[in-house]
Amino acid sequence: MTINILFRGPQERNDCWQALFADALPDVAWHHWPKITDKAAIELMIVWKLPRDYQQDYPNLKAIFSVGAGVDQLDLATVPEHIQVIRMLDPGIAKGMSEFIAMHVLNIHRDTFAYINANKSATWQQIPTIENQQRRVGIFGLGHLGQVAAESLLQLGFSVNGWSRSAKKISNVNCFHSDDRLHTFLSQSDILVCLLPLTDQTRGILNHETLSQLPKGASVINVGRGEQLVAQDLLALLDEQHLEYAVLDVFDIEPLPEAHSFWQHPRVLVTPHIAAITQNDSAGKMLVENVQRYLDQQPMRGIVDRSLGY
Ligand code: NDP
Ligand code: OXD
Repeated sequence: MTINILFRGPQERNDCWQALFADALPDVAWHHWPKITDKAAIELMIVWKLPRDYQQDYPNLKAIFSVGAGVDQLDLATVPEHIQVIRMLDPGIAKGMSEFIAMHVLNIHRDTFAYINANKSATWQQIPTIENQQRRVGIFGLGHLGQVAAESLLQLGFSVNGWSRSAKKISNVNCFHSDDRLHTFLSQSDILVCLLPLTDQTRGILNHETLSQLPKGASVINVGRGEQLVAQDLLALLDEQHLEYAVLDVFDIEPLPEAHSFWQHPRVLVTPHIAAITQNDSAGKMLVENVQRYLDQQPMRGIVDRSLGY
């Protein structure tokens, strides 16, 4: 049975994924947006953002695959319930994310940012170090990516705390959940890493009330979504010296406007949403596997729970 898939994204990724599908699932008819004549034939769509009017234009759509791990950009509230939404569980994203987090936890732990600032005034000053196990890293979000990041931090010898919506048991990770444990989690996190999905519950979660519960001198790494962070609250806590550093990869407006104070702040590092990039080859294989499951009428991997929004 032929199945029609529409991909919306760059040519290079299209060519890679089209070839993988042609090899593994020759019955798939692959289309690269916007070159599509019979829109009614499209059953599966692979996108970062949905095309305008997709509901009218693609009346037989059964599932939407996000090319990224996040799905907030799809505006789930507007997607009809009968269309499944699938997030990307790419091992390449997990590897990139755990590398980015380990790199910046180490940068903060070993005072790289302070030395970069000291270089500017040719200041030779050694900063005392502490043992890795004395540094407590708190991961906000112990999902697919949070757990891989926790593993790499444990291998580096850090103490790892984690926070999730539901209860978890993860070897060597101090797992917290439920609002009455939030203060304990935050007060024991010297470096807070945000890896939460953007939902109504997590929008603005990095605010004055939560960030001020981190120990004095704590740092923040935000790789979740920009709308989870209240920028003015973070800046105030940095300027009051309650917080030391912030590494920010995601912003409510991207690209981050040139005039934004984050760019010039001596204790903020801005990166342009590159913590973890979908890797064409590994992600393409995941898509092939999931489409095979769809064809076999098996549950696909990464189905979004519409009631939770992630
Ligand atoms: P998952 O869905 O696998 O994990 C999400 C985690 O967050 C789960 O542990 C979940 O808890 C927890 N969570 C959700 N809501 C709450 C809440 N209200 N309170 C406490 N915990 C909560 O997602 P991934 O790990 O795959 O990805 C996480 C996010 O990372 C993505 O949604 C995206 O925004 C971001 N991302 C950023 C990238 C970048 O380059 N900067 C790249 C890729 C992803 P539970 O386990 O109990 O359900
Ligand atoms: C993702 C992202 O969600 O790139 O994969 O942020």
